[in-house]
Amino acid sequence: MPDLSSGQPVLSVIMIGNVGSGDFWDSFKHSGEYLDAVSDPMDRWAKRVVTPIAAKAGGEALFPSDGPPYHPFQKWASRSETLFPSPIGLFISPDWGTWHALRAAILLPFKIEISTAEQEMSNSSLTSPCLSCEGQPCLKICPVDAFGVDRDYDYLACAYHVASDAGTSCASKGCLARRACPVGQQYVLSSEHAAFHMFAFINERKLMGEI
Ligand code: B12
Ligand code: SF4
Ligand code: SF4
Repeated sequence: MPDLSSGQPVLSVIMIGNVGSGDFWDSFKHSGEYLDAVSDPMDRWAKRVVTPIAAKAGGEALFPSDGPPYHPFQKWASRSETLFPSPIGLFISPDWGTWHALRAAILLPFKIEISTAEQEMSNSSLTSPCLSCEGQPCLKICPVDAFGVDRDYDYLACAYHVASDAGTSCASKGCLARRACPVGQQYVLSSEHAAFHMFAFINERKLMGEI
């Protein structure tokens, strides 16, 4: 965890994110950032909304898109919620599956006493749903075999597929592998929300000249 820009050490971190689409997507859709058609609308929206909240609390905000190098948001989040790494790189909750996204972290120079995921886990001895998942469908459904247990996620094979005519299902409803997971099915992103992220993913690959 980096120090605050004043040099003060960080003693508490509040992780901010959303689970599924719901109210989060509705609020975002009505924001100026979504409607102004300029790039990175969700990142700009999160910065505008969270930065003043962090300052008012006497801290500073960091964002998952800051980088590279990127801050390890997934690891930070797994210390505040019961989350485990999954075979497809995303972190998974026993309650809502992989359907969370992280929007910001508020770093504070003072200590807040809250129960941590580690305490909750030792209380309830929760284990990763992936350990008891029959057949691990997330690893079998990707049309271009982008995931494997012993190799990195092949994001370029994924991007080529999603950008092609054959990739319409992934592009319009979201990653098939993520959707194949039986955990947290009630939190699957709405098609509109999923398509927004997939468009951003493909558009960035095109802008970077990767595909
Ligand atoms: C770089 C990045 C990517 C790169 C990954 C490049 C790679 N080599 O694998 C790309 C652009 C491909 C990517 C894509 C996606 N990503 Co991404 N990505 C990040 C980002 C900005 C940084 C990751 C990082 O370097 N961390 C720092 C290092 C130290 O930590 P690490 O644990 O070693 O990080 C590795 C993994 O995070 C992995 N990774 C990142 N994203 C993904 C997605 C998948 C499917 C896999 C297998 C691996 C993977 O790549 C990192 C480097 O090896 C994080 C935000 C953050 N700051 O963490 C989001 C993040 C990890 N991504 C996220 C998501 C949701 C996605 C997408 C599913 C978004 C979408 N389109 O819906 C897509 C996947 C495309 C698909 N098939 O659906 C979420 C994960 C939430 C969760 N439940 O765990 C994060 C936390 C962003 C957020 N705002 O919440 N991503
Ligand atoms: S399908 Fe099974 S192995 Fe894959 S992420 Fe979901 S619970 Fe884990
Ligand atoms: S979006 Fe489609 S092509 Fe990409 S990893 Fe998921 S299932 Fe595979």
